[in-house]
Formats: sequence, structure tokens, C-alpha cells
Amino acid sequence: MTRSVVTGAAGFVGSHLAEKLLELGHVVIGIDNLSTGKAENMEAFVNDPGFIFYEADIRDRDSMEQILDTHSPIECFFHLAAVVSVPFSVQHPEITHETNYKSTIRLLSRSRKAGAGAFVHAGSAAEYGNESRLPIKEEYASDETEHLSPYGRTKYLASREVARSSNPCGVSLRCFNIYGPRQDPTSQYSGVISRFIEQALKGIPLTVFGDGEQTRDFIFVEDVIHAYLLSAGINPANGKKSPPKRGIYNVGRSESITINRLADIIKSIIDPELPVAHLEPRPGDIRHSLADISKTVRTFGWKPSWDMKEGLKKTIEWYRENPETL
Ligand code: UD2
Repeated sequence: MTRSVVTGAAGFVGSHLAEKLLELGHVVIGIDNLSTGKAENMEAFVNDPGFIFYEADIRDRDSMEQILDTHSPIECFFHLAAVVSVPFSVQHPEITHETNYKSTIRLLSRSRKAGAGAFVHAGSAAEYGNESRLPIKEEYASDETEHLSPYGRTKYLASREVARSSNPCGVSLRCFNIYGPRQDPTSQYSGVISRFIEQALKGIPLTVFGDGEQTRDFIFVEDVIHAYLLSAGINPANGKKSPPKRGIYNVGRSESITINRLADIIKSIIDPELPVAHLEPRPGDIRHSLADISKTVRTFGWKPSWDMKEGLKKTIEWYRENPETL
């Protein structure tokens, strides 16, 4: 049986990845310190006999050693645990550096000892800073890029190192704006889609920051999970394996929509009469974001399969069935 590690297994994306790997018959060693991840996210699979969970911090070397010693050999190492909040990273640059950069480098090297064939890292569109050339190609992020936060900088540095590794084969996925079931809507900095859905289901105005003409490239979480699997050389349909391909890859739909249009679609699904409140623009926001995904499509034969409206309907349905998350 294939043994995979998922750090950040209690997070929004990590929990979907762990669940899918279990479905494909992997033994999954999940690691999460539950700082932003939530035990509830693992409810659907926590009792699966193939799932082994450790509440541990990736910065804690002894715990990581012990876990990897116990479960070696590992085939695929999926590394999603990180400081994920941009504002937190601004307030705590050192913790962010230790978590997002140093711990990633340590785990990359430790995963080699554990026999891993692939090390897949959760990069981010934040690695591009305020890039004005659209659509954004992978090579636009460089040492000269002005990152807008320690989050963006540390993700960039970690991706750069991961992509240099050939043993294990290092892959970093720069995901654009991910949305879908289990995304936490409750913080001021939560993703706009989870916030709009929460507001719409509560019947309160949708809060659009600024004129709402800023654009984003939104991608449904299931498409992102397929990209994770394919990049590790795992066929999402049947679990069959092929060699992973080292490098940095964008993951988005390569289609952007304005925040105003997004609000309209969510209203049209939940309640067309809902009001929209235009608030002050959010400081530090980038204006436009759009992924060039040609390298990812060419390399892995991956392509996004969820269109915006279908992905939103599925997400709304999930929040309706899980009102306690709102
Ligand atoms: C995303 C990532 C962030 C970082 C960044 C890099 C998410 C949740 N965040 O931030 O971690 O990688 O990209 O560029 O994926 N907005 C509203 N009303 C709201 C909330 C947001 O109008 O109530 C707007 C916001 O001003 C922005 C857009 O919606 O223009 C998207 O905001 P976001 O926080 O979902 O994501 P983003 O792209 O700022």
C-alpha cells in the first residue's frame, strides 16, 4: 500500500487531499497543529483505518523525526501546513519564516531520508507580488519580485528550494484563489467566496471592498486536489502511478471575474434581492490576478473541470448542509 504524508491535513485543502488519497487506497499520515486547521474538517475520514493523525507542529523537529521514523518508507509527501494568513505573517514575520520556509526545507530533506519519491509543496499566487503582466507565468516570480508580505516572500523562497530538488522530486503548486466546501468564512480575512456565501445565507449585505471591479482567478478545490495528485504522478481516477515532474506550476482556471460579478452570481443562486454594501478598498489589495496555466496543462494533462457557477452551487449546498460552520 502507498503511504503518503499530508501536513496541514486538518486544513481546508489538506483535508480534501487526505480524503481523496484515502479513497484511492493510500495510507495517509496526517499532521496538523490545529492552529488554523480544524478537527471538524477531518470528520468524514478520521475513522478510516488507513488514516493516522498526529497533532503536531511542523517546526517541532523531534516530533517530525519520530513520526517519519515510525512510518518510513513514505512514497509521497504533500506539504500544505503553513502560516496561511497574510495579516498574521505581517505581524509575525519570524514565526512565518520558521514555519513556511525553514520547516519546509527541513521536511524536504527529511522526506528524502524517508524514501519519498515526490515532495509536493503548497505554493501561492502571493509569490508573484503585485504582478502587472497578465496572465501570470511561473517565471514572472523571481528574486527581484517585491513581495507584499512575509507570507508571499517565504512561500516564494520555499517554492524555489523545493523545485531545485530532484531527490525527492520537488513540485510546488502556485494556487490562485481556491474556494469550496470547508473553507472557513468566519475571519475578517477569509476568502471572499466563503464570506459572500455566509452573508447571503444570513440575509445580510455582501461586503464589496472598493469599487468591486478588481478581478481574481477562482478555482474549485476539487480541481486543485486533482492538480496535487497529478503533480505527484498519481492518476486521480484510478490511483495509477507515473513519475512526478519537478518544477513550479500555476493552478487556476485562467479566467478572471470581477468581485461585482461574483456577488451577482452568488445573489442569483441564493437571493437576487440581497443588497451589496460597498466599503473602503482593502489596503494592500492587488487589483488583478490571472494565472497562465499552459505549463501545468501541458505537463500533467490537468485542466480545471468546474465552472464558476457549478462550483459555487456545490459550495453553497455544502454551507447549507453545515450551518454550524457559519
Ligand atoms: C489571496 C489569498 C491570500 C494570498 C493572496 C495573494 C485567499 C483567501 N487569500 O488573497 O492568502 O495568497 O491571494 O495575492 O485565497 N473582498 C471583498 N469583500 C470581502 C472579502 C474580499 O470585496 O468581504 C475582495 C478583496 O478586496 C479582494 C478579493 O475580494 O479584492 C479577493 O479577496 P480574498 O481575501 O478572497 O483573496 P486575495 O486575492 O486578496
